[in-house]
Amino acid sequence: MTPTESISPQQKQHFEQQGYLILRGMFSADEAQQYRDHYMALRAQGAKPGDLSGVDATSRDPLKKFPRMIHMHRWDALSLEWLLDRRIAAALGGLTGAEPFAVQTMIYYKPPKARGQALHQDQFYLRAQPGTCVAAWMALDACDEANGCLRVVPGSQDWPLLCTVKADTTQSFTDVTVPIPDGTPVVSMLMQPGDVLFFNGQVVHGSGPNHSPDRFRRSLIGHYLTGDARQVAKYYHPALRMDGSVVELDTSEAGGACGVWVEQDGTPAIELAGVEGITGRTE
Ligand SMILES: O=C(O)CCC(=O)C(=O)O
Repeated sequence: MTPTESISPQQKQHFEQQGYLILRGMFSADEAQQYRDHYMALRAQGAKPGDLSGVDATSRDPLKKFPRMIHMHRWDALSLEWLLDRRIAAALGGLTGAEPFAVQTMIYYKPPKARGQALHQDQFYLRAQPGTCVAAWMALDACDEANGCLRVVPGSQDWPLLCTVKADTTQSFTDVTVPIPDGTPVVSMLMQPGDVLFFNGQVVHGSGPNHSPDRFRRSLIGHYLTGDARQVAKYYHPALRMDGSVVELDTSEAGGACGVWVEQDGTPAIELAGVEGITGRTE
């Protein structure tokens, strides 16, 4: 199947007009289960390369027991396989018109009672130039408002990069957010395991806390650059073609890791430690 055959004209139009598209059942329920088991087993092993805050099984903050993992594809074969999966490659090619470059994996565990991530734009951090970045956000659990599903601002792909302001760190584990005009619709992405949400790097998105008493909201996330990109922030090097080979890109001066971990009282904490090659942070 060629990239253009995997995406219908209506789907492409939705992505271009709204800035996002959910492809339902892109991965099977069994595959989602396999990823859940895999990443729970990895987290249970303790600290991993790219962990920014370490694992603290005794903490009262659920996110310290289950911190997100970043750039797992650099040391974990299953993560690399997922990042370069031919279904994702075909969908991104169909949506953006060219094969993308892959730069990042992340797994969010978001256990019960965990904080969410305040509204932001991924391109603020990745700084893909020219073009933009695109996310593939795969639900590993059923995601709804109770367990802190992802929320997006439709149409915001046409907005500029917004200046950030301080976020409410009782609700968000990152300390910056982007202010949006009063009354702007923010739409909840209700998803089932194996559904994949694609969204443009300019799209304002985030998530609220997980209010559920007992449900995780795990998601596997890939970040890509549109195929015309020639630069990306240093943190995201090396960029990969979808066949796994390295593509040499220049370094964008601005950008950095996606958010800074903060304590619930807003005190900047440990997530800066261990960040490889973080330069030109704009936070
Ligand atoms: O999954 C979430 O709650 C936030 C993820 C996110 O913002 C991202 O992938 O850029």
